[in-house]
Amino acid sequence: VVDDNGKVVGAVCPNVPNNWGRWGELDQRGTVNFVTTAKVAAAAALVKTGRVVSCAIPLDATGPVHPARSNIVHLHSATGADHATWNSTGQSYAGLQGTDDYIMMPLQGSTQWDGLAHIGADDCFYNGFWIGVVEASGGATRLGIENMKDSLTSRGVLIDLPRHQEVDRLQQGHAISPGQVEEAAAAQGVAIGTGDILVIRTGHVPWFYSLENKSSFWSGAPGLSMEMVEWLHRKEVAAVAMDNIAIEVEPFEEPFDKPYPVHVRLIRDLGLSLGEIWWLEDLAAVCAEEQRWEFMLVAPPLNVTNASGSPLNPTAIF
Ligand code: UVW
Repeated sequence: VVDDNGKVVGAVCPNVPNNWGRWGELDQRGTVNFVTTAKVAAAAALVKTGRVVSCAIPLDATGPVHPARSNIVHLHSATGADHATWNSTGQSYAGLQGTDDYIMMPLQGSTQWDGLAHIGADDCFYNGFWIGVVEASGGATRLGIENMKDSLTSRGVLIDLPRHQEVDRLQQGHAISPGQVEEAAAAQGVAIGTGDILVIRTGHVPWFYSLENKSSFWSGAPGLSMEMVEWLHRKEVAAVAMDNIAIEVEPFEEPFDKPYPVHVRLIRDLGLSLGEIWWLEDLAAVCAEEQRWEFMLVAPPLNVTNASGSPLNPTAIF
C-alpha cells in the first residue's frame, strides 16, 4: 500500500545500518543533510590560494560509458560554416553570428552523481519511497536529483590509494576496505568527518583512456568493499566520489543476493549519493604539490527536474 507521499505504508529498511526516517519521514536528500551551513563556511575557509581544479572527464564520446547505456551525441546546429556560407541559419537575427549545439546523453554517461532515485530494491527506494515513484512520463517524482541542487558543496578529502600503495592504479577486482582508506588518510595527515565529501582515487578511469582495445576494461573494476558501508555510515560522510565506473568493486563480492550490492546499501539504505567517472589525476597532482588533501569541493548536480542522476563539472578549490 502506497500513501499520498509515495511511501510504502509500513516499510522498514531490511538492513542495518540505514538512515530511513533519520531526517524525517519525507526526507529526499539523505546524507547531504550532514552538510550544514557551518560546514560549507568551514569548507570555504580552506580556500587559500584560489587554485581551481576540475574533476570532470571531457564530456564527449571518447569517455567510458557503461555498455548498458548509449554513448554521448553532440550535434552542432548553428555553426561558423553556416554563417560563412550565408545559409538560412546564418542570416537569422540580422547578421548576428551565433552558434548553437545540442547534446543527447544518458545522465549517467559521464562524470556524474547517482541520485537517490537511481537504485532501489525490494520495491523501495531510500526512506521507503515506492519504486513506482519513478515514472515513464514524469521521471523521479520523488527523490529527484533536483533535491540536491543547493548541496553537494562541502569539504572534500582526497584519498589517493595508488599513491599510498605505490602503484599506477588499483587492479580490477581490488576491494577497498576501511583499513586501506584509514591507512592512506593517516599517511596523508588528513581525517574524514561529518559532512565531508570523500573522494577516492583508484586510477581506473585513466586506465580506460590508455587502452587501445577497451573491451578488457569492462571485465572488472577496483572499488568499495561491502565493509565500507558501515564505515561510511559511522563517519557520517555526505557523499562518495571516485574515478571508477560504479563506486563498488567488480566483480561483486560474494555472497550477494542482487547485482550492485554496495549501490543498494549506500543509495537505498543510507541515502548516500555516489559520484562516478570522476577525473582525479589533476586533483591528485595538485594535492601532492600542495601537500594537502583537503579542499573546498563545489559539486552540485544540474537542476534537472525529476532525474535519477546528473552530469557535472566537480570543482576543487584550494
Ligand atoms: C548502475 O546503474 C548500477 O551503475 P552506475 O551506478 O554506474 O550508474
